[in-house]
Amino acid sequence: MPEAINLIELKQLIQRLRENDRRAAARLITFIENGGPDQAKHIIKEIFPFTGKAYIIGITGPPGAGKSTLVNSLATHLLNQNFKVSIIAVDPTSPFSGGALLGDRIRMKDNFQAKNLFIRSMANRGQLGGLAQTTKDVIQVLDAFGSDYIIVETVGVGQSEIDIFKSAYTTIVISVPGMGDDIQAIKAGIMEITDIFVVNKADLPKADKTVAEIEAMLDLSGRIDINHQQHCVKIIRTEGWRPPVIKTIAFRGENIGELANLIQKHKDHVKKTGILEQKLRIRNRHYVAEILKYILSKNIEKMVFTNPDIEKLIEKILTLDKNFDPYTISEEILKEFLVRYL
Ligand SMILES: Nc1nc2c(ncn2[C@@H]2O[C@H](COP(=O)(O)OP(=O)(O)OP(=O)(O)O)[C@@H](O)[C@H]2O)c(=O)[nH]1
Ligand SMILES: [Mg+2]
Repeated sequence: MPEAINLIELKQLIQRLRENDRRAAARLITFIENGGPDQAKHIIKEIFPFTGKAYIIGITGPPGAGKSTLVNSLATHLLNQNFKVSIIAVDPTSPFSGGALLGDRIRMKDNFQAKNLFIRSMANRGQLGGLAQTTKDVIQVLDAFGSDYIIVETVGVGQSEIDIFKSAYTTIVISVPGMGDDIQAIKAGIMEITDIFVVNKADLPKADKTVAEIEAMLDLSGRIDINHQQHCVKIIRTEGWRPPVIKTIAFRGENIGELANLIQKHKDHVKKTGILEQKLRIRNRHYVAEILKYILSKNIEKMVFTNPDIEKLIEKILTLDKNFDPYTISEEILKEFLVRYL
């Protein structure tokens, strides 16, 4: 059973969170990771008034593309500008103490002591509310912590990662030279919502070719967008922002300043045009839908197996009467009980 949090302890932790105590932030995140939405609920309700300040950057790309190295360089750049930066490295495949996560830590070591930097690795350990939901809650904690920027690193593989990526205000996809057809393999769902493309490892041959390939793909997707205007995310993309493609050499910090400028430019753009507000609306809808799904599914189990009236209704299925098929019975339950029960 996850360790329960009591309200007094919670209030103290939040007080410490507000006073820039990183251990308090880490502890609140652990509660969320271990306790799922049932505990996150108490935390989010308390910290919510302190959120809304952080700017969220999503970074994704194939394994080994240099995401962590680039995040490290970018974070250093932002820290030098006196911003407070939090990093969430989401690794759905590794166990908690897996090699990749450890590697992240070591490469981050230079910054690790900086008091304006907070780093957290998150692995998918069967979070109760799902990885995307947990990440959203963790973002709220780091927002209330006073982060100016929250950078979320994911490996672009699964649906939950695309969902995480969608929570970001500026989304960055990293590829590397010589990927060739692999670029096509970048998930279509990710391509469509990318704001900045980075070709990292530009010290290797054929970086320009990769840039050209991405540009060509953008020309194509621009045309596709026009045909699918009803898709809200695509409409956002077509409003006056052609995603720039930039080359970087992350392990030397080369062109990272330029990348930071592009992020700033995109940030100004989404704020000025109202796109950010629109993104927030969409994000909140997803957020609420996920919470509702969790509450409903949890209560449905409870209801179906413990409520005697519902049990009686379900028993009718056994009669094989045409009025009592499982679908009709489910609709009946929905009408008669669910609203009352919740
Ligand atoms: N040649 C070259 N190597 C780089 C560059 N940036 C990073 N690397 C190297 O690429 C390797 C992978 O870097 P990471 O930052 O761990 O890549 P990652 O995308 O975070 O990897 P995972 O999290 O395991 O998917 C490391 O050995 C880095 O030193 C670059 O600009 N050029
Ligand atoms: Mg990494």
